[in-house]
Amino acid sequence: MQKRHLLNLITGAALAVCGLAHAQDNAFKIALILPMTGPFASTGKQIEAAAKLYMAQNGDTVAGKKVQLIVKDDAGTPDTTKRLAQEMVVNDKVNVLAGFGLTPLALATAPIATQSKTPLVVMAAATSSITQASPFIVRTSFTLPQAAVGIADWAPNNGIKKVVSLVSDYGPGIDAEKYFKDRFTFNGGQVVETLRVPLRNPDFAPFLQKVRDAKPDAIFTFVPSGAGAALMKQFAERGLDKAGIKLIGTGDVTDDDILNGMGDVALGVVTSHHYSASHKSAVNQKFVEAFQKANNNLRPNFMAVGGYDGMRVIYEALKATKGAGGGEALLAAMKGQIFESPRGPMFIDAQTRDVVHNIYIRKVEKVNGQLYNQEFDTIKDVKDPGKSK
Ligand code: VNL
Repeated sequence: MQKRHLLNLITGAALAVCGLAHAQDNAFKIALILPMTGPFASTGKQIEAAAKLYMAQNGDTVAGKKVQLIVKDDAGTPDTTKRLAQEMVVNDKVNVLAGFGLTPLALATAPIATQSKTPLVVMAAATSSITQASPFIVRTSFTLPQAAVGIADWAPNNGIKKVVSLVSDYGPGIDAEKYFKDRFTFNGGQVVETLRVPLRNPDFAPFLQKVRDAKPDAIFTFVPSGAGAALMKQFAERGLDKAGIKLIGTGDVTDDDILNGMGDVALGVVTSHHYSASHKSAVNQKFVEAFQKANNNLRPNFMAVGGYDGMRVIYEALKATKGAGGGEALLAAMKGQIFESPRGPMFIDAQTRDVVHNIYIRKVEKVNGQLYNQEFDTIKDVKDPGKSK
C-alpha cells in the first residue's frame, strides 16, 4: 500500500510536470512593449487597445495555440525596452517581440531579436533605417520618407513655393526633413531654413518666431504622435496663421488621437499620411466602430492601426506555420503578407520586411461637428523611398 501510494504520488507529480510543460508548449506568447507612461503614453494606449481588439475579434486560440499578450511599460526609455525584451525572451520564452513606440526603442532592441532569432514587429516607430537594424524586424507602421514625399508633391502645385521645415530632432524628424526637402526642391520649391526642436519637452515658441521672421508660404513639420496639439496651439498664439503662413506636414501633427481637441486652428491643414480614422471603406468603418465601442469612444489613430495590423501579421504567421514554427519560420511567414487593412490595401515587402501602402493627401475639415483628416487624393502602393537608394 505504502509503495503503491508513493508510486501514485510520483506518477501524479510527473503528470503535473508534463501538464505544465504541455501548457507551456501550448502557449504562444507575444511581448508587447510600449510606452504606457510618460510623454508618449497615448501611443502605448492606442496600440494596446488595438491589439486587444484584434484578439477579441479573432479569438485567442490560433493553430491549436493559446495566444498570450504580455504588455510591458518601457516609459519610452530605450534601456528599459531592451532589458524588458531580454527578460521576456530568456525567462518567458516569448515567441514574438512587438510594439516599439519610438525609433530609439526599436533600435535598442534590434540586437536581442537578432541574437535570439525572435521576430520583432514594429507597430509604431517609423525611421526608414529601422528594418535594417535586424533581419528579424518586420514593420506594420509606416516610414517618414513614405509620408513626407506625398506632401512635397502636393505643395508646389498648390501655391506653396517657399517653406521652412521644423522637425523633432531625431531619426524620423531627420528622415522627414530630408525626404521633404529633396522632393520639394526637385519640384521647384525652396526650403529656406531647416529647424530641429528637441524631442523631449519641446518649446516651439523660439522656433516659430524664426519661422515668422522668414515669412515662408508654409511651415512643413514632423512631430511625433501626441506633440501636435502643443505645436498647433503655439502656431496660433504666435499669430502665424494670421500672418498667412500655412502649416503642412506628415499626418503625425494632426493625429486622430488629439485632432478634435485642437480647435479651429487645425481647420484646412493639409498633410500626407497612410491612415485617417475617416478613411472610407467598410473595413475601416467596422474597425473604428468596434474600437470606439471597446474604448469609451476613443478615436483610433495611426498608431492603433499599426498595432491592429501587426497582430494580424502575427496571427497569420502562426496559422501558416500551423503553430509549429520557431522564430525563423514565423518570420518567413510574415514576409509577403498582403491584406486589406483599415488604412487600405497593405503588404509586407518580403525583401525589405517593410510596409507598402497608399499615402493619402488629407485636409482637416469639420464633419458632424468633429475635426477629421479628410482624404482627397491617393498615391497608390508607396514603397519606402528610403530603401530604393
Ligand atoms: C516615431 C515616428 C514616433 C512617428 C511617433 O510618435 C511618430 C518614431 C510617437 O519613429 O519615433 O508619430
